[in-house]
Amino acid sequence: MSGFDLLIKNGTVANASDVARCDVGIRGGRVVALAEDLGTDASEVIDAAGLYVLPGGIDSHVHLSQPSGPGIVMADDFASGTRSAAIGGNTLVLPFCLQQKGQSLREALNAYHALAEGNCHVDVSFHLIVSDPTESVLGQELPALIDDGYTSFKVFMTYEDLRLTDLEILKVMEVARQTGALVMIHAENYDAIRFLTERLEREGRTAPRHHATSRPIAVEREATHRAISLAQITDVPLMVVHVSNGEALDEIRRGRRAGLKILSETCPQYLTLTADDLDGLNMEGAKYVCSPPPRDVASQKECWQGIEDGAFDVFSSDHCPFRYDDAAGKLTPRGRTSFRWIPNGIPGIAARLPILFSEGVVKGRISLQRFVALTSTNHARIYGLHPRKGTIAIGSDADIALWDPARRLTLTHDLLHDGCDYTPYEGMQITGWPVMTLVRGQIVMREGEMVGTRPLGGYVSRGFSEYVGGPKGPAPLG
Ligand code: DUC
Ligand code: ZN
Ligand code: ZN
Repeated sequence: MSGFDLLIKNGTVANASDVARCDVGIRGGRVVALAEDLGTDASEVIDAAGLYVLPGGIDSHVHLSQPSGPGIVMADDFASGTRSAAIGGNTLVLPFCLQQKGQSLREALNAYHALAEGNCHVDVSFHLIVSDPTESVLGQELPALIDDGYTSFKVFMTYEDLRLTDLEILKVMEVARQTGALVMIHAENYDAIRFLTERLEREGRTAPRHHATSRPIAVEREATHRAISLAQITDVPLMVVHVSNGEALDEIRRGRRAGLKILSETCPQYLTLTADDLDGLNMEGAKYVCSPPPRDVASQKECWQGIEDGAFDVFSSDHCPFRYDDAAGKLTPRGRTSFRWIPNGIPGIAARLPILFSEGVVKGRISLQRFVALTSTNHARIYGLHPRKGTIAIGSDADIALWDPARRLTLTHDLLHDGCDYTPYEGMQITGWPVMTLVRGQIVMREGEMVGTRPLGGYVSRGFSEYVGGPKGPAPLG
């Protein structure tokens, strides 16, 4: 009998803490040995000379098969979304399970599990979206689900059917404090967006570009400030997702200086796109409609600064795919009447890691370790998956991506294998590419092609976030 199921030899192993030239021995889906030379006694040996051996990417912000309103269909289900994730060097994704108004969380989860079951090419775990915080949701359902391993949930400060009032957000945060869950927030001011949208429509300024005009930086900055204040009042940690600019980031920095546990996320679109991308002939700009919208070059620089100096904890894709040339996607007939009806969101699940590697590591903005922290380890720690996930260590799942740091290519949609019909990053010059993805020791992607006959990914229940530290009881008054 051979010693290992699989040996990865001669590679450069990088964790968030350190980089070493060493072999990785895998047995039973887990890492069981790390040493300079582990010999060759294995059922299969992979020669990783010249390659980086990294913890598989964890994308903690993706949307798959999410109900998106009448007549609109998301471009990726669990099969295509997780396939694309594997192509891009990811081994686990965290999509959102959306509670629709009037629906119980449990009902939403059962339906979501049924969609995922047997269809995932990488591991999955779910955040909840709480849109209807009734007494029974707050008093019974949410606490029970948090106990069951759904230890994070997102709330929205905007969107007609999703937004919570400040009072509701406070109540939800109080539940998070008592149960140990992590609250994620979409911070944009609903009333301000509505006011600006109505004015733009009155003026006939309805093209995709005006999606960005209707959501200026002040809309996000104000909501970020308010969300942090609400988290302070209830004494809970808070994750501010998809931060797009320096003013919102300054609110986060200010909160942290005041001793608050504020975590933050940014995404590829805020490093690489601007509001000018929403211009374009006819409806082309719809391809870039997402919220918050991409800003300007100065904001990109401010986001890079946050990536470099540690202000951002995680880099996620916010993969929220809608086909472009499709009446159930970006070209919905109503979208031609006003930007307000264009489905919100852009794809990025496979492009996320190559973009940060190429623009960040290769261009010398961040170290390889920081890349691993931002794309894998911090996600695992923040969302209760560490050390099982997010690191190459003895006992951890063998979730690994092999990277060719010298591979150069032009990003095109056909490389990404998602269910969309475009990528917003078409034509980007990329250096560094994932050439193999292993989920729990099984090769699922090799050289841009899926391997194996059936999807191997499974559902993963989570513990508490390292940054929350478990249930706290009611916040002390005054
Ligand atoms: N928020 C997201 O997190 N994703 C897409 C759309 C949105 O508003
Ligand atoms: Zn959001
Ligand atoms: Zn999102």
